[in-house]
Amino acid sequence: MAKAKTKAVDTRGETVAALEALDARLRWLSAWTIHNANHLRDSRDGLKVGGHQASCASMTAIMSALYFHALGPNDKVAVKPHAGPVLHAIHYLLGNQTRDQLERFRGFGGAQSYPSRTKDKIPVDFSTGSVGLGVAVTAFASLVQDYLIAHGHMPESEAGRMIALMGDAELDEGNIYECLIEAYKHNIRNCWWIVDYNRQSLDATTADRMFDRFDDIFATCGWRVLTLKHGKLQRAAFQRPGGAAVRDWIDNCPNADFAALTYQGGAAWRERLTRDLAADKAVAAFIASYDDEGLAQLMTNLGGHCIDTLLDAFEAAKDETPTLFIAYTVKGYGLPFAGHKDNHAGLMNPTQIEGLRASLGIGVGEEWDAYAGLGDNLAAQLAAFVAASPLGRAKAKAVADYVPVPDRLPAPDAEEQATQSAFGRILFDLGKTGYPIADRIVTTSPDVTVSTNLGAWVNSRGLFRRQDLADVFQAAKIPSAQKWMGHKAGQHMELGIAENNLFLVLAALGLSASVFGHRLLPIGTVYDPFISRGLDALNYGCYQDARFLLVATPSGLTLGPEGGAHQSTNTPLIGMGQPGLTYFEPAYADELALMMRWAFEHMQADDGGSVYLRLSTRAIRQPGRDGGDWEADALKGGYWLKRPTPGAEAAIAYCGALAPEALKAWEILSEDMPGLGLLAVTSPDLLHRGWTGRRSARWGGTAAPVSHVETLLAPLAPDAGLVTIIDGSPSALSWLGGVRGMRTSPLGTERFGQTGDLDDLYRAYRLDADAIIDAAADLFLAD
Ligand SMILES: Cc1ncc(C[n+]2csc(CCOP(=O)(O)OP(=O)(O)O)c2C)c(N)n1
Ligand SMILES: [Mg+2]
Repeated sequence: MAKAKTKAVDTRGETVAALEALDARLRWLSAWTIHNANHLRDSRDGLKVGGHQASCASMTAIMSALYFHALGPNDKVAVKPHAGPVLHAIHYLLGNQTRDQLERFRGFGGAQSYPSRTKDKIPVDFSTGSVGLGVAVTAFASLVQDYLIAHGHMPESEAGRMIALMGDAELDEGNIYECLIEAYKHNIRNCWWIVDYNRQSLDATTADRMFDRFDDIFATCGWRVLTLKHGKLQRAAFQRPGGAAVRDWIDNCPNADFAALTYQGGAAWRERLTRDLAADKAVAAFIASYDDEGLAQLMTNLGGHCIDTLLDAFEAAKDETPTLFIAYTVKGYGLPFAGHKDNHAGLMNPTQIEGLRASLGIGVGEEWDAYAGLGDNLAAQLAAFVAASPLGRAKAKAVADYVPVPDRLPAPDAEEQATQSAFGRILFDLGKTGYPIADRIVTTSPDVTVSTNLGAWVNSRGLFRRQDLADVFQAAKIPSAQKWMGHKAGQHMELGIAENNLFLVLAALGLSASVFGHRLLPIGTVYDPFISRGLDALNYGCYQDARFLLVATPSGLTLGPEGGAHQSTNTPLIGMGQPGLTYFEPAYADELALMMRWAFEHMQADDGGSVYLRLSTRAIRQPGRDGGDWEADALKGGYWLKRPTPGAEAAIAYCGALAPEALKAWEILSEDMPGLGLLAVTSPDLLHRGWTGRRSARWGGTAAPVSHVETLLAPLAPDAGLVTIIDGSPSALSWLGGVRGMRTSPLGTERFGQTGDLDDLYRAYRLDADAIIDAAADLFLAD
């Protein structure tokens, strides 16, 4: 019995020793990687390369204990952006990262400054960089994991933990609290957020008043909060006579004072503690029992630097309750600028890094050796420990399957319809087909499900809930068009009104294929103007190559009576400017059906991406079609609704719901301008990208085919005039004139909208047929 006990303690002792040694390796390698990039690598432009040695040193113990011990094979982690070099060092030790990549840290083609799923060569579960977003995405990833489990796509036994390693300043980001509320509503589980609580942000030390508030906030939202304030050394010392007073002093010490004293070191600690506490003889004796170095070591022995404390905390949180770990740390721990308030972007100078190297016993020239300075035995033991860690044994990632997309999605055939209602109908019809794709679609919306026409789909597919949720209205037989029953098989995630969460949920759902090995096809709906509310999260999702379909509706002044606060103007430019997102703006239902089909393919293609459809509530007369020869062009960004005659002197190019005005103007103008063309621009984004892509390919020396927009405009006379019109920023189309150097008169909205009916609004904002006719006249009369 006694023997077994000794053995267990030994194992724990060995584990702690190994993790402490790895903590030191990570601190060294991350510091050295940054040092190399700033001081040793050639600089051609004289720019500071940067990197965050202090932010890394702050969490090497946390990451050592997590990655080399606590992390399970199915766990996924979002790493605090400026601790990126520590993640690279971990994978260097695991054999997944090369020295070449580390030497090119922050250089072209090298390891990225902040962990990137798409650009880094190591496995990165979630990209980070914009603080706060990487944290929240883990909560929504745990919701996605629950969705996969509930739908039978993943066994419960394979559930991993979704983990965020975060800086304490990230707790200031509002998106954290929006996420907390949503996560609570959905009863998320298997989520850990580990705060590197160094009480420093970028500019300064953080406000003391928030000290104890986070516990309450998180506990209120159903989280377990584990505070790792004191390390083992401190906890033992506090038991000694005088120790309790020192503990109380630490607990009440303002952040700035603690940081400054940490920077100043042992003598300063002694002076201050003596001043504040030495009237008590026991405390005086306590202080005197340490030399300066020992005292500094004791005072900075915080929970987040103590492997023992970390292991205990991780062990205590093994059930599925979401857990916040507040791990007290020192920013720059173990480095010369530890605790200095300006250390965020601070870099050790060559003398200082030499000092660190020597203190670790690493020889000159051995700086990149993973286990240099440890001696052969210890080095071999440590390498074996790393290889045997759960991460070292992690299995290869599953590759998600392709979900077949039907050849056609039928368009609803009403004579008059709006793209928004057509969207709801197409999706509903797809749901009825029984095609496998219908089971992979997940819809989500921030409290605008009904008003964006997702209602019929939700009625047929149900809300997703881990626990059944009755529809009280339906049970009471109160008539309603909406049936809102929640259950495990439901395929709609209803969100609260916080749009930012929509984009983070789309990001998490859209990463399902690569993170969980099972593909989902997420569709999110939102009012078009409120895309701006979640813009950084949208960018964040696209940056890490999440795949989703964003349906934004209603849009533009065409919203009419809702007025200026709801009428989007600049969203076409967002659609054009956002990498990883292809923007379409259809006018007609059959165009929309094509685009939705295209989107389902594009969301699955290796070189694909996400798709944004800008839709409208305006019902317009649908065109009679002679066959489908327009379809391929519509998917490339535009087609001639009315072909110009060769050498035509003018054309009208329109986008989206203003088709009737363009058509009317075309009919009137055609009387005087025979051969006038009418160009339906279905995607300003694709047209523009094709155009610039061709130019850059030519400069790059590759022969690229003529771009679609050049082909479209080719029949027009070289000096033809172009009137462009869009219910949004006119610059989304005005560039068309630049393709062949044509005179252009761009129409669109550059001012805030207001309430009114469409006749009044289109007249006031120059979006009607008269405006097009005037603009055309202007073009030809001007010279
Ligand atoms: C959204 C956003 N705003 C600003 C920044 C710039 N920035 C980078 S780190 C940081 C503060 C870091 O403090 P903390 O999160 O406490 O991390 P620490 O370095 O102290 O560990 C700031 C403001 C950013 N990356 N993202
Ligand atoms: Mg901090």
